[in-house]
Amino acid sequence: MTERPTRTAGRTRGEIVALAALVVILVGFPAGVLLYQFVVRPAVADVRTIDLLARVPETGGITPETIKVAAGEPVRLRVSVPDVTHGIAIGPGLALDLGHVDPGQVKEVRVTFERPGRYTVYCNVWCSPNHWRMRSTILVYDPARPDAALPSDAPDPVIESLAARHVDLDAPHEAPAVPARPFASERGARVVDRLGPALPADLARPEWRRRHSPAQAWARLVAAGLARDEAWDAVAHLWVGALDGARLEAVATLFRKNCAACHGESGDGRGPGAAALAAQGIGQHGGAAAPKKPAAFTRAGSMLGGTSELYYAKVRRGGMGTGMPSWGPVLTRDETWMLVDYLWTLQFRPARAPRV
Ligand code: HEC
Ligand SMILES: [Cu+2]
Repeated sequence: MTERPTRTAGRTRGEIVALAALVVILVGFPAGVLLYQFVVRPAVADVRTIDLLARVPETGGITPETIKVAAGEPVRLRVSVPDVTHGIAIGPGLALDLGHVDPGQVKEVRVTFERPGRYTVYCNVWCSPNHWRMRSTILVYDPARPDAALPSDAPDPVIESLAARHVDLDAPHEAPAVPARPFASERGARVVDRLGPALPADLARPEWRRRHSPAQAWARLVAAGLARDEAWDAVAHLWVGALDGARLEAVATLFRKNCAACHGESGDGRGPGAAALAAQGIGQHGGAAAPKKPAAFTRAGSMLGGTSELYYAKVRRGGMGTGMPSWGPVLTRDETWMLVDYLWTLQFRPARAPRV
């Protein structure tokens, strides 16, 4: 009779010890890690703070112009804005957008650049006629090989291939034929279905379509016996019918923030920046016969004569003194292709009938 309670008490003590150990492991350890991560480490290892001043380009743009950071080094970027509202973002591929920064405001973000490369701090709010010149470069080097070439500086194979084929990115590319009525890509889907294996094999290949213009595809279909209108509908379907709606949704925001200022929300080339460029005479020098206004992606003549790879290259490289910024330092290659897809939707699924 006296043994039993003792045994019970012994087991209880043992259980308490085990439980306590379990609590230490399950709660204490993570709590310790969190305490270190968020309280001890920030207080002890004060991260390097990099101060950026963002002003309209007329008074200096974003300074300093170049910043060097080691990959893996946590830094605090502190942006202050003295003049007008700017939108500060960092790319490519970082999804770092600080949003609007108003005059007098200071915004900061802690970031660790994991991979070496060339990154760009840029403004995505139309703040002045030279707005898009607001850029500053962050060079992220590999601390183990500080002098190694940056992977992001490797040449773009698409642009190289265009150069090798002597394609002039700046040459006019009017389509020899344009549709006589608005596109109907749903009808185009039925035309393509009906054709089945009679659809010229090239047209079914995405790589072919990237290198050829809708006008070239249309000529193939007409040569294969399709009526002119039907052929355009089929082309519309081939170019935009299979695009992923969710991806387009995401890229619409990129377009609105970075491109609409000049090219207009609908892509008609009439954004507020277009007037500013014209007022400054940008793109009208060099004796060019016609001043280069921001392209109208809703205009059938020029749009249907161009190719995806041409637009891709133009977006990444920019214009030659035309006011079309170079987006290579800001956008990933994937984002650029998505933007090009988006441009095609402005042509083939316009809010209103295409202008010829
Ligand atoms: C500051 C004004 C401005 C902004 C912002 C701008 N563009 Fe442009 N863009 C132009 C001008 C001007 C042209 C025509 C001159 C040229 O082709 O170089 C042009 C031409 C183009 C062309 C070539 C069209 C053709 O028919 O050959 C494409 C494609 C294009 N822009 C896409 C974009 C995209 C995508 C963005 C946003 C990421 C963008 N642009 C932002 C001014 C701008
Ligand atoms: Cu700006």
